[in-house]
Amino acid sequence: MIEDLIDSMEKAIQELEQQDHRKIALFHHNDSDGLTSGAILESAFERKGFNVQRFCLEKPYPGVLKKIYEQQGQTIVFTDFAGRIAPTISDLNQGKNLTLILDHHVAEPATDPRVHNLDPELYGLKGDRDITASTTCYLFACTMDAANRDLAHIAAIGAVGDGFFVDGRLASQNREVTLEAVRQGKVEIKEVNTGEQYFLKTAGGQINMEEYGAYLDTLGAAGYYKDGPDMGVRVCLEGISPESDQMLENLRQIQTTAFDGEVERLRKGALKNTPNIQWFHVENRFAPMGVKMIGAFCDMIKDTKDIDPKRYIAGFQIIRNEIPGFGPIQFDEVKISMRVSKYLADKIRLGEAMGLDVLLPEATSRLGGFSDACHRLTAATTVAIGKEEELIKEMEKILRTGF
Ligand SMILES: [Mn+2]
Repeated sequence: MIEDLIDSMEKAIQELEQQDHRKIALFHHNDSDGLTSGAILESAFERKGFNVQRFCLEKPYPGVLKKIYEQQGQTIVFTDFAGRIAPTISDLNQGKNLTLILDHHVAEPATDPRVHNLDPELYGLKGDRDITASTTCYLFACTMDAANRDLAHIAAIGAVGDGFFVDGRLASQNREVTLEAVRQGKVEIKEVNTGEQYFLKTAGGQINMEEYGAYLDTLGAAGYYKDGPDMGVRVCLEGISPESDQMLENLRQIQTTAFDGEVERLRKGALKNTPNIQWFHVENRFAPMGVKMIGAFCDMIKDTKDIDPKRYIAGFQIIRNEIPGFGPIQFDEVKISMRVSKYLADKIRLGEAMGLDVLLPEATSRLGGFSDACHRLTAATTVAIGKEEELIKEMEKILRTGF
């Protein structure tokens, strides 16, 4: 339970304090929960005199992990991802570096004693109900120093941004951290007939925290290769500014132009059809936006008239051979995002059609690709550039014959 999690955090902090240097490499996710997590940890570590190098990742790709673990004697922190791959990280680390994982996704225990998997899922909490990465980071920060309680509202933004509500209300630890921010006079909760709405009190007036979360999501995803995550972390720590508003406006325009252009292309015949799948490739046309955008684009078109409701939707986007701030890295991979129409979603729920959580990871693994977050109705994986058509064929094979 939570007490055991705090105990484990204390042990990890002790080990952190025993390191013979005060340097930390911090890797965080690029959505609102990941950005708030990054902001909380950066602040908490810097207050303790650590020199923090912060990197934002869309995913903890194997190639990136491999490069990170070429080092030794370092302190490495992951937040809002990596909980499930703690065994892989343990294998890469082999006692070389102190590693802390502050995630809230489904988790596996670490197998290297120097890898501390502080994912609350391992302590009986539910990451999709009780506690976000931001709240996990907040608990960690407060365990390090109670003075970090002033970061509660940042954790609350992440909690609202990740959108896990029970009867329209935040639950458990997410709720507690938000109530703490209310006590500090930084957040206000309003009762509405669907549950609660959360507002951040700022000098410029109250801001609905769902909108605040969406603001951060756009900076982190559409702005991924254009300093959006750095701006996002700044917005978490210092609030919205004219510069952040300007960046957001630019990014929204880039997204609209790119998405409209792609819809045009699909209408002009760029959508390819196989018996059960309709697919397309945006190559590099979504640059400088990150690969989260291929999923956002599939979401946008999935119930429009351009799409056959009976076929699965698949979109490909090339992953840039670069992690901002981390340097060039040779991925040579594409991301595939898949979605389904309302019609097909109902079929999947009834068990009359194969879920994407089965179809896509199976086909991907046959081609040696990387599967991370696959759910029944939304899924994404990566494969080597050039294997796109083969992946579609493999999925058709699975649909035809089962597996
Ligand atoms: Mn999260």
